[in-house]
Amino acid sequence: SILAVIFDLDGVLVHTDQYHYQAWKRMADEEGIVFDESAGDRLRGVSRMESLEVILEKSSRTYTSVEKEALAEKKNGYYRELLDRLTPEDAAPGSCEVIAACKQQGTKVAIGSSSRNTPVILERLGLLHLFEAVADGNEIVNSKPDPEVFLLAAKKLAIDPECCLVVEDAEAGLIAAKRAGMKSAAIGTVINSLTAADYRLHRLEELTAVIWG
Ligand code: B16
Ligand code: MG
Repeated sequence: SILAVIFDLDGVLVHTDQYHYQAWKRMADEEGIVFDESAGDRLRGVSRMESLEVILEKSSRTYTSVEKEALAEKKNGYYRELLDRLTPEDAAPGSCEVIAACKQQGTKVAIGSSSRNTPVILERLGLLHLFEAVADGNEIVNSKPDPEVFLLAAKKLAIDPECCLVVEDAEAGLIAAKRAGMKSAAIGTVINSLTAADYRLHRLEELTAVIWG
């Protein structure tokens, strides 16, 4: 049975996936690197430096690690400018209701995100206090598709991985959930992915039916 739900953050509880895209696009344009929507989907759930590597695949020149750090830093600055605009209104539709329903049923809720900006985002959305555990990019060595962030969330909750359900918008995240031995629910464009998710959600509100039938 499902005792805990581990929510991915970007692309699930808040549409900061668009902000990531815009910030990378701004950086890529400045560098004269081609960057389009299809590359955008490959950035979901993977770390900042790994995202940069995906973008640099389209570059004609090579970058030193010092230059790469600077580009990632620049992108993060652009991204933080966009995050400054976040308010509680920006929580994805249904997210507050779904979290409240879980809590009412005694199902624990946690965050499992690759983002180092997780604390800032949860604070701005006014959601931080709702989670029993937050595991994010600041605390892990390997990001999704490695299961580390989800296993850390389960450990913080003191719940066995097989009793956790992960909600994800990324291919990398679904793979990570599987490797962690957890159940998964896919939402967003990833519902059409070939990776087996246990459930596919068109809207976050459908989650309660998945958990309590
Ligand atoms: P940051 P998630 C991920 O968050 C994003 O999906 C991914 O696009 C981003 O590169 C990664 O966080 C790192 O974010 O630059 O803020 O540390 O989907 O795992 O919540
Ligand atoms: Mg995500």
